[in-house]
Amino acid sequence: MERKRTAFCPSICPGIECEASNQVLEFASNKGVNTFVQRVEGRGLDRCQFGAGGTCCRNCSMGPCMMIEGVPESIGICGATPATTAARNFCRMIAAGAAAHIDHGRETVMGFLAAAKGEAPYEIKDERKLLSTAQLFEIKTEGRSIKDIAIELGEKAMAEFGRQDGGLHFIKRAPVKRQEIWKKLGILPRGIDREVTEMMHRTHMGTDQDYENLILQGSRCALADGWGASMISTELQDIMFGTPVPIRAMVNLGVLKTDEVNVVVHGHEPLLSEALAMVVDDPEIVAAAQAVGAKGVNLAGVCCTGNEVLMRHGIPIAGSFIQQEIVLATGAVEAMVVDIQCIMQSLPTVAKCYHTEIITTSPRAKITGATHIEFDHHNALQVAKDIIKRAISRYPQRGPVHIPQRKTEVVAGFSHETINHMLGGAFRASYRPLNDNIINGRIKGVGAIVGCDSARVRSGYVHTTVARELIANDVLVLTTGCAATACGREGLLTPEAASLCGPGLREVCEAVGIPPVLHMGSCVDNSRILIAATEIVREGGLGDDISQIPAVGCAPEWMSEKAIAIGQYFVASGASVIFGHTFPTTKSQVMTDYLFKDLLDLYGGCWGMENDPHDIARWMIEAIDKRREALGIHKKKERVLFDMAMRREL
Ligand code: NFS
Ligand code: SF4
Repeated sequence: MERKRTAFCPSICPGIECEASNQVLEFASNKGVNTFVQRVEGRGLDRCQFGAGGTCCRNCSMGPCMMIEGVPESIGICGATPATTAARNFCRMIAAGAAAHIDHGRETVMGFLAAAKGEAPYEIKDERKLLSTAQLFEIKTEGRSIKDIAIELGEKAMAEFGRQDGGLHFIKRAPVKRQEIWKKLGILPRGIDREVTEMMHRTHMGTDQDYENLILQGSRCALADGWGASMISTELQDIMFGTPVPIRAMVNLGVLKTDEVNVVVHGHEPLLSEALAMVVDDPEIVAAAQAVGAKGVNLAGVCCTGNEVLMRHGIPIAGSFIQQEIVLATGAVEAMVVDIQCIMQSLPTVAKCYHTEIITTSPRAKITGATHIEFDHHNALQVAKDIIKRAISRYPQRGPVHIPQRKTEVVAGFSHETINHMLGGAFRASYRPLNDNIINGRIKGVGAIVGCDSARVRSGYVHTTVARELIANDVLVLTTGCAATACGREGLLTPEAASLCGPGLREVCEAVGIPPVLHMGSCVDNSRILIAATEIVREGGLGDDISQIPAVGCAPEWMSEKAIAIGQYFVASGASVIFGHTFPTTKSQVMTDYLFKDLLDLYGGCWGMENDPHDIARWMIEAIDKRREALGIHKKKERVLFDMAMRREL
């Protein structure tokens, strides 16, 4: 199929499936601004196959040792085999990804504690969630003030990180059968930080040499992320900033304004972006903006910070990970404020071609060429105001802008509590109707599309093609992260997208008034999907463990190590997960077979990888069908292939 490409984008860089982005990329390249497109072209197609496939070890200075599986003498100088090496590399990705979420979680708890003590400008917005979470942490709530309960919850949540033994409180939320599996395998996380430390130790030269044993610790480390740090982040953020409810908002470059000061928040922790949202309409700020000839200040998001403020405030998203440089190349951004993770080092270089200031805010993440203004939740509002004032002062320097008119409406805000209410109705919030619709076959199953977009695939095309094919086959889609932004750009996050569904899912979506693709938030909010899966189990009729429910996940455009950590905690929780375009163990067949096949016996879920989005969708639908068969609720139906005609219909 011929797709339109920008002039400078030959076959090497697949580019992005977004007309608006391509316009701006062309504008940028004519101006001589380099973005990921030129960098991908510069690197070419050749990638080191040892590195890409996981069989290069550089864990000691006798190496690097590159290995070819099946060639007996092709092992490490220390004797390490390709399978062990691939396992060690894979596990280090889990540790790094988990560490990212863990540090995010820790920061959230620190902000939460400060808020509870009245030392930060946040409040306790969701008291109900505070009380239910306190219960899980065995905190006495009767006759106590909200403040006292919140402080104790903050302290107990913080203790989860440094705990050496005794297990994590949120683990008890998992289905009982799942907890028993973890216990039997010896992979119940003992404390959050401990599992990362042990993972790094075990992958150190000369420690754990058994790939199966390594992956067990990989699971334990990943579970400490999913059912530990990520869940703590989501729940405490909800308590502080409000649990999301359905909200209408806009997505894509067109959300930037020609006549306002544009401040873009990019990164992951919502603490600063919440503060920015609080002050953006402050009379003092508005007056300052008007004094330089702007109508006001327009806040927009990129990446998961964008998802956090979209979910809770309806603040628009200007772009996903792959669009971060494109957002700058509109020439319309006065300041891009970044904190941690998924921030391209190229941002200050791109910004230099415009009047834009890049502002780093976390002591853990500085970039040469950026301005550093350290954020501290104690003086959050002051920092937020200072940042916005700096942005305002740049507005008069703005040159020609190129803001494409393209923006798409989305409905976001589907926390698992919302799904409960929407599907169960106002009087009887429950997952019963969802389970019933799965059992009667109106809904075939649930498919999660999560994770990054990437410069190595036709960005956005893969996500949305998988999504379209799933909903056409009556699979309800849950989405988070940059995958959600991609689906949003293409109009899949609106109730109107129900017209693209199979008849069963369409009926359900139209009756309830929900989109067939539900935006559940940022990447730490994948913990919401764990809880949604658990609620489906608890509701009954679809088995007694996550490994039995007809649900499956994918990250078809993944790029970050966090995606590997997330995938592993889903697999270890009993959900099968498929990745697209590349997989980091493929040069060891032994290791890859272990992950793609053997894990199924251990966890009831396993990994997979396919290149083509149609193959990814097929894999997911087959996995769902297999589970339906095992449950005895399967009726055979022709798989609907998503074609061009259906595509044009949207
Ligand atoms: Ni998730 Fe979100 Fe996006 Fe990927 Fe990066 S922003 S935490 S890692 S690229 S989805
Ligand atoms: Fe080579 Fe072994 Fe050192 Fe790895 S740990 S670099 S395989 S000698």
